[in-house]
Amino acid sequence: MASPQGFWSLRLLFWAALVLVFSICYNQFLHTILFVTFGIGRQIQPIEDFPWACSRVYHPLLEACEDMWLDHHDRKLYAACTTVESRQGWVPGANKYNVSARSLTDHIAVFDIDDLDPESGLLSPRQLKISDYPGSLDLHGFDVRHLDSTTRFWLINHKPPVDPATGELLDAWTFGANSTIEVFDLDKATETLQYVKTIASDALVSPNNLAVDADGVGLVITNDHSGKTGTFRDFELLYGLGSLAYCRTDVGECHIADTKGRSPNGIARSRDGLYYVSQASAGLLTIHQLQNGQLKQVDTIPVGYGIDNLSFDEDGNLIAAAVPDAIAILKNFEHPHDVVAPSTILSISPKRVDGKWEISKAIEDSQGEKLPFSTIAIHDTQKGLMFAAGLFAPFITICEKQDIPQV
Ligand SMILES: *[C@@H]1O[C@H](CO)[C@@H](O)[C@H](O)[C@H]1NC(C)=O
Ligand SMILES: *[C@@H]1O[C@H](CO)[C@@H](O)[C@H](O)[C@H]1NC(C)=O
Ligand SMILES: CC(=O)N[C@H]1CO[C@H](CO)[C@@H](O)[C@@H]1O
Repeated sequence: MASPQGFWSLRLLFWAALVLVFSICYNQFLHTILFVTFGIGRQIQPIEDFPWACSRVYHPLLEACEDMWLDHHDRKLYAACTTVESRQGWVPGANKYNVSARSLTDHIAVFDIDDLDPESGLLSPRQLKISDYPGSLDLHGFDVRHLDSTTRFWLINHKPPVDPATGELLDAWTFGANSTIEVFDLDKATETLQYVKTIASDALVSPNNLAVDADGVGLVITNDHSGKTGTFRDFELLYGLGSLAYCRTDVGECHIADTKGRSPNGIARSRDGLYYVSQASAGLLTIHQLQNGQLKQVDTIPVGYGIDNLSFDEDGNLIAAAVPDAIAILKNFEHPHDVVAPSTILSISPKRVDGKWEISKAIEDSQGEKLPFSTIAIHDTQKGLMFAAGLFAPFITICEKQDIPQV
């Protein structure tokens, strides 16, 4: 039998070990949770500090737009939108699986960015028509590429799961979404998306966003979770799992090409062919090179913010919709019409300058006055415009760069 002293020294050892484990965890894990995911202790600035004039645009076609794409040449902005109520029920990536809450109004909206008047907030979006597509569309991320003869859209589609034998709906809380990639070609004259094909694969676990390869055939997809459903899926944002998948449009096949995800979310391909992936729960971007169908990680950019979706502007800067305060987002999700979480739009130089990444705040909105809680930001360098939209936002925001007054 252990003596009382022996007992106490054992307890001491136990506590010392616990403290040690805790401090290691604190450094590698809790620090990330407290400072990256929840944003405790970060200074969030008001929008007046930034040289942009922003206004909100409310239009029924521009609600709950998760992702956008700017056609720099034709100067048109495309957005994947639905209704706020629909997003509150059905966002498989955010563990919302209420199939019957879907509005079935998911669409791609388009407007001409030279036709708008940021002062009055007036613009006239149109809805792209859909031709020959047999199923339903539940949109999320998308990407577009000008090919020789067409402009091709790849849309992530989170369809409700269906029993292939009977055609009956399956329980989505159990089976999760049947997420696929729908390929469409745009007929610009009639603004119609002509259905081409569906890519379905087990590697599309929980697709969030995608980027098209230089050949216009390969696709890199972020899986923001490691599974479709599950009790602990909600907590994955804390420790971060997920993967990258690679698909071929021609043969319609996909495989997992990187398994070390930390909640991979936004993805963008740079001009020199590298893939920039936001690892949302780790507060960093990873840079990958495609090698023999695998996505080899070649560098990382520590950003210190949970980053959502990414886009490149024409100067080659990476524009990132960042999350300065994750707690506020939860409130925003529950009350999207009343509460707007703070939002930060970062600009990141695509190359190291003197060995360091240059990261700057383009716009920040501590009070949620003008910006939505942004899941995507797009920068038009020609006219100095910034567009921001959010998965749960009933509006989009257009900002115009102001000349900095000469003193
Ligand atoms: C699902 O959505 C429908 C329609 O909005 C609603 O009536 C129902 O209560 C929701 N179910 C759950 C379990 O939240
Ligand atoms: C998922 O979608 C694919 C492509 O439309 C279809 O073939 C398959 O049966 C669907 N599976 C489920 C479980 O819904
Ligand atoms: C397209 C894309 O990356 N969408 C993500 C943007 O951010 C929201 C909020 O974190 C995610 O849920 C989306 O999946």
